[in-house]
Amino acid sequence: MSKQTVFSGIQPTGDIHIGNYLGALRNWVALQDDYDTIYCVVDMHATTVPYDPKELHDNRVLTAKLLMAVGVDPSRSLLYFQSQVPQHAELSWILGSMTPLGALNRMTQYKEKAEKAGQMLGLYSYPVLMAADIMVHKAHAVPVGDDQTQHLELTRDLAERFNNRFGDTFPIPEQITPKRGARIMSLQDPTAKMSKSDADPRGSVLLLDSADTIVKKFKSAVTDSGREVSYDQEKKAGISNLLDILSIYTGRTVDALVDEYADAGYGPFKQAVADAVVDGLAPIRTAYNSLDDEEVGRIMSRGALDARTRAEHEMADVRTKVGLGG
Ligand code: ATP
Ligand code: LTN
Repeated sequence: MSKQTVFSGIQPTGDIHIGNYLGALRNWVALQDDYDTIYCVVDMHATTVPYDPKELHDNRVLTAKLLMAVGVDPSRSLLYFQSQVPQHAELSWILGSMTPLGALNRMTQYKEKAEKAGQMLGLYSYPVLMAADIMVHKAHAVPVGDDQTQHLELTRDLAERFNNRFGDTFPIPEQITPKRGARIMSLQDPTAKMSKSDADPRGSVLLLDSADTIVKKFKSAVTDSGREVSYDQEKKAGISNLLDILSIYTGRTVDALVDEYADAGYGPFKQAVADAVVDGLAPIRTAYNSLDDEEVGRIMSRGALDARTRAEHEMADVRTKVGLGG
């Protein structure tokens, strides 16, 4: 039986942080063993908020390199820049005619981002382009963090609408989120998710942060005024976030960690979290430093060529079905 297809995307909006890694990218890597995996640097999505063209251009290569450094392997996964495969935008247009405004009005990410970026059509229709990304490859599953749940629901709804109207075409894609780490919180505000676009750099631990910086960031992490290390996402959101991070990086259960650190004091506990993260990130930094920008560029161009061939095959079918065939 042929393998099922996995698709996911990440915006080249800046340095990748451990939230991106723990919520999504480590699944991208793990799924390469059993699925036909397609991963995309979604550069057109990054133009939906104010940006600097030179910065975007540089961030695309940075993001591609970081993806390879964490273990996305171009010999096993298709990896490319979204803008180099115009079929994404083409399908987005077709899906736009099937998207009720009510569905877009409910999107919390739009509401949050529009407050800063202004109410722009591109930002508003962002989830439709995301649905097109997934559907243009007829993907079955999408590894993402839990902030993408609403967008995935819209994608499933659009796939169903299309199938009902034009005949069975698209799989209804499943969301894949990790049991722990689906929503890593900011170190400075444990009620908000860690985010690339956070104005306070101390809120996020970046994959390429030095050991020193990582220790400083964890030491200054906002916790609560108590003394006991215990897991309670409401009353002890900061400590619970750190326990989640430590649990993933050490492979130990939260219960075992609480047993060990309950009375250790926040200082030594934070140091233990920082040490585990420093160890976990070291191989990523080494892999990143061994990558050559030009070689990465060539890999991305080859990826786009293959992705265009695949997407064009699917779009030929879609065009015929919707009455736009040749
Ligand atoms: P931005 O702030 O520019 O929106 P972001 O940090 O939210 O960026 P994205 O490029 O939008 O990052 O997301 C890439 C992947 O990382 C997505 O699958 C998203 O769900 C996941 N992700 C983002 N933030 C977190 C987080 N704090 N915890 C877990 N997963 C996350
Ligand atoms: N909206 C996502 C990025 C994204 C994506 C996708 C994820 C764009 N297209 C397709 C999965 C599949 C985000 O903001 N994290």
